[in-house]
Amino acid sequence: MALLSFERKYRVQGGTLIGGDLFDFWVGPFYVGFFGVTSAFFAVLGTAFIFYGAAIGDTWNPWLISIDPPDLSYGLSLAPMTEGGLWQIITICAHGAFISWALREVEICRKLGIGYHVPIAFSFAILAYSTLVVFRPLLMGAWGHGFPYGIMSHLDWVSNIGYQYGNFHYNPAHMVAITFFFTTTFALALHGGAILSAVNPGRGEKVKDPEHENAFFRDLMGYSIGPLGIHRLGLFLALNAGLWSAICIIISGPLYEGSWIEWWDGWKNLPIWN
Ligand code: UQ1
Repeated sequence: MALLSFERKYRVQGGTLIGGDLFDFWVGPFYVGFFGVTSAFFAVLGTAFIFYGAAIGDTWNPWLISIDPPDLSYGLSLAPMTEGGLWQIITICAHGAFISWALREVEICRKLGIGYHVPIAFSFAILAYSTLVVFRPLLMGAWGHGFPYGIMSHLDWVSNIGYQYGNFHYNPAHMVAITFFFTTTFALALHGGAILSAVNPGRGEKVKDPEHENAFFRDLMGYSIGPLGIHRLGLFLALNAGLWSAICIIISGPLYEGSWIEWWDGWKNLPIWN
């Protein structure tokens, strides 16, 4: 179907989750919807608070600007604006914007009659962020356990928290997460390469079909997962990368406070050895 007639067929009213046809329109190429309005609202507000925080801070060096969470002594209460309150408001705005964006994706899926795979995938990324700044701080009893919003400051936080638990690379869930990240890039490199090799041949060459892709992997390693299967595998690998990232940080503190290096010594204490 030509693009223009496709758009005439699918760029129609309906499928909204909220607001009926109130915001059910497009601005140029962009679908708006109720959640487009709330996305923009929270993004603009949150960004304005970040600039305000930078303005009352002591540097305009973009690497060093940092919006810090409240001191641990504030526990789970609201902190004054200059003492972490800004961080709390910005965290609320970030959630408002991210969740709105996911729901806007859902509305677009409903209009098109396609599955919710993309918003579900995006929700895993939101989950990983929420785990760091909401769920883990809640379980540990203080917003001060969230990470600071700054380029260098968040790197310092990652380093400090990592070594607070011995060495984070010894965290088994962290190992699983890294393995999924690496496997995701490996699969995408294979897949991107496979598709380009078949569908984007040199000038004058014929475009090849999925059977060429299957045959390549069967010749190479006796097995092809198939053109649909590779996308299921890709989604599975990528979602697991985000999921295990969330798991590896949520267990550090709320479930286990010691060193991840020593955690492996539990192996020696298994009752099977005596
Ligand atoms: C594959 O088997 C396949 O099916 C034809 C693809 O689709 C084009 C791919 O992109 C890749 C990478 C594979 C190979 C992957 C596995 C897990 C055997």
